[in-house]
Formats: sequence, C-alpha cells, structure tokens
Amino acid sequence: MAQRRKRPRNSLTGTTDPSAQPPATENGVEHCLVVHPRLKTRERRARTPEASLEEAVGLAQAIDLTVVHSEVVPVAHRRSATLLGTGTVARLGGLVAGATPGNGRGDGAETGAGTRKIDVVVVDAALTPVQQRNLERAWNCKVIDRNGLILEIFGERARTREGRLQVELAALTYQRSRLVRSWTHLERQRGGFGFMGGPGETQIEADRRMIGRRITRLTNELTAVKRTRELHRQARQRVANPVVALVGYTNAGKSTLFNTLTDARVPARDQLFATLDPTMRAADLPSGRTVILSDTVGFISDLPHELVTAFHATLEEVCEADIIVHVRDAAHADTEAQKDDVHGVLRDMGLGDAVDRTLIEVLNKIDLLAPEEREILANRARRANRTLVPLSALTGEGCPVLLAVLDERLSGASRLLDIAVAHDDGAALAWLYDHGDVVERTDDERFAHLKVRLDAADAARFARRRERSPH
Ligand SMILES: Nc1nc2c(ncn2[C@@H]2O[C@H](COP(=O)(O)OP(=O)(O)OP(=O)(O)O)[C@@H](O)[C@H]2O)c(=O)[nH]1
Ligand SMILES: [Mg+2]
Repeated sequence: MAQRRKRPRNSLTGTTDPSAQPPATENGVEHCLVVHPRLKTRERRARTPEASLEEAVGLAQAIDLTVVHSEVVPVAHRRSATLLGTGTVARLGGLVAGATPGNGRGDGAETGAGTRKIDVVVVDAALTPVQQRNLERAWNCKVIDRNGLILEIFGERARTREGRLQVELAALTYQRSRLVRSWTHLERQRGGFGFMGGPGETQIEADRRMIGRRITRLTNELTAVKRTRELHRQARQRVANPVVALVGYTNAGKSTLFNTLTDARVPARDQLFATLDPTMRAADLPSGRTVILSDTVGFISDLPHELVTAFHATLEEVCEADIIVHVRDAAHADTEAQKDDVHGVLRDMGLGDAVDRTLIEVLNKIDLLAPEEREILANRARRANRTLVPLSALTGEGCPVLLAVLDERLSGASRLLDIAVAHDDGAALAWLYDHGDVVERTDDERFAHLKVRLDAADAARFARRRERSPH
C-alpha cells in the first residue's frame, strides 16, 4: 500500500507473504476490506462491535484506503492458524477474489464488494505473524492487523523529528518481534528497510542484527533530540505563561477547539489521528492573561504496546501543563468508553491526580445534539461546579465559558501568603501591592504583616527578589 504515498522507507509493517506483490491498484486507489472479529472470549467494555467496526473503517481511511466492504465477523474461538473460523476465511476469500458476497450465510454485503479486486484486508485485531501469513496465503492479498494499521498511520502523521524517530523505533520493534517469531516462513523481507535479501536463516539473522543496530542508533538519536527539546521547554518556562493542554480521544475536536481559541491554522479534519505532534500557540483570556494552548495527539483504545512509549513521549508536554482540558465528543456513541481510555492513559502517565481533581472536561460537538440532550448536559455542567463545559468548537458556542473557567482556575492557582515586610523596605511593599492582592494588613513597630494573594510565578519572583535584597 505504500507505493502511492510519499514515504520512501515504507511500508513500516509490510506483509508477511513473500509471494505477495505490490498491490495492483486501479488509478492508485487501493481497495480494502475491513473485518472486525467479534471475539466471544473478550468483551470490550461498553463498545458495540458496530462502533468498533466503524472506528476500524476510519483508521483504514486515515491512510487513504478505499473501503469497499466492511463487516463484523463472529469468532467463537480463536484459531491459532487463522484467528477466524474456516468458513469465515473461505467466505471472505470469495469476497477478496471478487465473487458475489456470501455463500449461504449471505450477511456480508453491507457495502458490496462487487467484482472489484481487494488489495488489502484489514483485520481489526492483533494477529500473530503466523495468522497474518496464513490469511495472506488463503486470500492471496495483503493482510494488515490493527497494530500494523496504527503504526502505518503514525508513520504518515509524524512530523517532528522526534515523532518520526519514535514511530520508526516502534515499527522496527514490531517488525523485529515478527521476525523472531516467524522467521521460518520469512524467506524474503518485503518492507522498505533495505533488506530485500535472499532466503534462509542467515538472512533472517542478518536482518535481525541490522534491525538491532538501527534500533540502537535511533535510541541514541532520540536521546539527543530529547535533550534539545528539554532545553526548549526550559526556555518556554522562563516565559512563565501557564500551559493548557488539550487532550482527548482521536477525532474529539481538539484541533478544532485549538483553532477556535487561538485562530491558528492547524489542520482539523474528519480523519483519525489528524494530529500527531504537539502544537503550541498563545491564547488570550478575558482577564488579559495569556496562556499557551497545547494541541496533542489523539488517544485510541488498544494502542499497540510497541507504540505506547512513542505515544507517551509525544504527550510529555501534558505532564508539564498547568491545566489539562479533556476534550470529549459528546455526540459519539462510545463517549463513555473513550473517556475511560483517556483517563487510563493519563493515569499510566502518572497524572492520576489531575484525573481525579483538576481536569476540566469539555463536552464538545453539542451542535450535533438534540435540544433535550443539550439541556441534560447544561444541567450536568451546572452541578459540576465549573469542571465541565459543554460547547461546540465548530460554532464557537460555549467557548467563552471555557476561557472564563480557565481564567478562574489560573487565578485560583494563586496562593494566599503570609509575608512580613520591614517598614523601611518600601520597594517590596510597593511591589506586593502592585503584583498581588493584599487582603489583610497589620502593622507593628518594625513590620507590616500582609496576607497577599499572589499567582505562582509572582510568588516565585518575590521569593527570588527577597534572596537578593538586603532586607
Ligand atoms: N459538528 C461538529 N463537528 C466538530 C466539532 N468539533 C470538531 N468537529 C469535527 O470533528 C472532526 C475532528 O476534529 P479535529 O479537531 O481534527 O479532532 P482532533 O481531536 O484534533 O482529532 P485527532 O487530531 O485526529 O486526534 C472534524 O471533522 C471537525 O470538523 C463540533 O463542535 N461540532
Ligand atoms: Mg487534532
């Protein structure tokens, strides 16, 4: 599937069948079939199989595959050879070959594969290398599993140097595990990593060594890039504007909200994973305070474990944020399950405290809701004491409320301090009246005892000032 896309060193995850040729595409369009195996053994939380299928279709479309047919296939028990049952494999094989869908079961033709040749089958599950190979042989076409698909998407979307390095590292790790486990059938590598070698174990060993060396090199490069980024971050901290991070499930509307609040031009598309790298812009709050908004990569359920580190790294900015805003798609059927996923990742990143106490939740896309649903959300927001803001990032409705809530939070972040200032230190007194909110003052012969509300940055400035002052 990689030929058309401008990513020379692809495909990241490839296909496991040595006989599988580059897909025969019609006018560069790759036709794909998406199947979501409904596994009886493992129910995924509140998600319906149909919603999962729809998400998988979205993922396939995110790398420009043309989905000509999609369906949920029940799996009574996981077959180690093919995951799917033999009947299902045969029936889907018919679809791939362009036969009329169905062989008596006849439920498979929601979108109709017709007689078009299928280039790729997306199986929305984690396939073992053996299962992937067997399915490719059975269907005589490329097969990509959910992890491979997400790696492909990340490979396409990563823009910063660090993002690209992280994704390549993740892809190599994924590929190495495939090599280790499936080397018996892997006579010839197909990926674009430069090892289109001949057959045999020696080649596999060489491939593994090469991947190992490349992984080491990438890890070193990443360390260097991280160091540079750390310096940038320190530079930004010196500016001392509070950082507000927008996090949330993919397609929830983070970039749209970011644009609305900052007037920035970040691509916001009806596409999963439209954003991979964090983007930062200034926004002004009603009080005149400036905040730095940070748009981040979207979350997704069942992230391949190879990508978790890369994903967390792209979210490091979130750990530094003063306020985390969780943007949710309130109009999505799986909104509750998506919320659990996002909370889970934040907790994994050590942000449990933010989840439990300080998170601001945005219920986005209210323009898509019926009036009575909007009313329910408005009531919830009233009860939630400024921790929940229903809005529409698209129409802008409710956005001023969010800005006001941010303002309140940031002024609430200021601390009430007890400070004693010598009467002869007029400059310090003047500075505190200037920068803070003096709520109480008692004087004795030598000192003015003040209760002053100062925001965190000013409190730190005052402390430093005192260290330097002779008083
Ligand atoms: N109707 C409606 N659509 C919205 C709203 N906010 C965002 N969208 C649409 O939802 C889709 C996804 O929006 P993005 O802003 O790209 O979502 P994102 O959370 O940044 O997605 P990723 O970067 O992929 O994680 C786009 O088609 C937007 O136009 C909203 O308030 N109302
Ligand atoms: Mg985005």
